[in-house]
Amino acid sequence: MAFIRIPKPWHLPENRITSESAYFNRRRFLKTLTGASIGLSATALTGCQTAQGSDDNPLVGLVNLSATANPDFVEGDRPITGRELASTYNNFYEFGGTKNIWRAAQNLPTDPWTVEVSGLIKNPKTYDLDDLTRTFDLEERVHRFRCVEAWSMVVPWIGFPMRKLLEAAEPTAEAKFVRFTSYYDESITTGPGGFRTQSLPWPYIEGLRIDEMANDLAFFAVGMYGQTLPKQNGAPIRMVVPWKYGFKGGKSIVKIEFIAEQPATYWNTLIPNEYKFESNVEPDVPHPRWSQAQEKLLGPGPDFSVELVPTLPYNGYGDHVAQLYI
Ligand SMILES: Nc1nc2c(c(=O)[nH]1)N[C@H]1C(S)=C(S)[C@@H](COP(=O)(O)O)O[C@H]1N2
Ligand SMILES: [Mo]
Repeated sequence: MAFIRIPKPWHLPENRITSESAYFNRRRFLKTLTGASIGLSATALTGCQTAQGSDDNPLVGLVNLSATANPDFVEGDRPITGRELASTYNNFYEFGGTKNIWRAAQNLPTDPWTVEVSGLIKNPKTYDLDDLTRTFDLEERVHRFRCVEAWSMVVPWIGFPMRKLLEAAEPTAEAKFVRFTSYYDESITTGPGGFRTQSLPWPYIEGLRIDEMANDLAFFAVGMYGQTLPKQNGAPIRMVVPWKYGFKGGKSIVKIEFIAEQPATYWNTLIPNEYKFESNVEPDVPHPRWSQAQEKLLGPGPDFSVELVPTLPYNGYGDHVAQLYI
């Protein structure tokens, strides 16, 4: 593997060509160019080593989870991304418009937490987090994770297949789609800042077809790297949809609704020509503002290192999901 070390973290984040947040982030971007503001500070990167208290520890408050490793999804030819990097280089626009939101995300109240499962199903139910982890056996899976911005990671998630929850819900014949709603409270999730925040289509909504949700790859994560999810990664429960771009993986899910029509989603509402509902990883289909043929695989260490690798159709999961799209 030819990882290239990046001496300064700001060489990578908020890349002006490949930024989802460019839409509401132009002012910050100008500052980045002059070096006055960086997407991810050096402190965030070394937060673990320099922890002096909870404010300086991106892994604060996590507990160990036990889970069985799923032998079908273990580390492959791409090394697992450094944990510090995966928990300090984030997209979570409810808490800010840069990658450096992990401190702000600590304001997310995750206990108690409930997830409402409702809509066109026989068994509506509101789960609390204990219900979820007691009802559904936890497994560990290593998955490639590809952001539409063209960076990628490899993450060991802990959670359970969405299919298990779908089977428990028993959708009726009319149910064709599923809408996933993220936590939103405008006093806490204050958004990327600036006048546009209020006008953004909160809460963050994502959606899947019901047959996509039933695919073995669609996953609810309650943990990563052997412990519960850090808030910045979408605690206490988030979607992981490995064959789609990262934005399809809504964080901090509070509601799961089975519905008849395709739901409006956050990014598709905001910028319809750039972010389609389906959004499978497709190397041959460029984003209107950049190519998707290659990606910047973020390196295994705690610091930024990048290797340019080819982007794979369905993010390499064609054997599992290609039949959904013929
Ligand atoms: N609620 C919510 N979920 C979200 C986002 C967000 O801004 N809000 N960002 C998405 C995007 S664009 C990506 S790439 C991933 C990032 O996940 P990570 O920070 O754990 O790497 O979360 C996705 N889920
Ligand atoms: Mo993303």
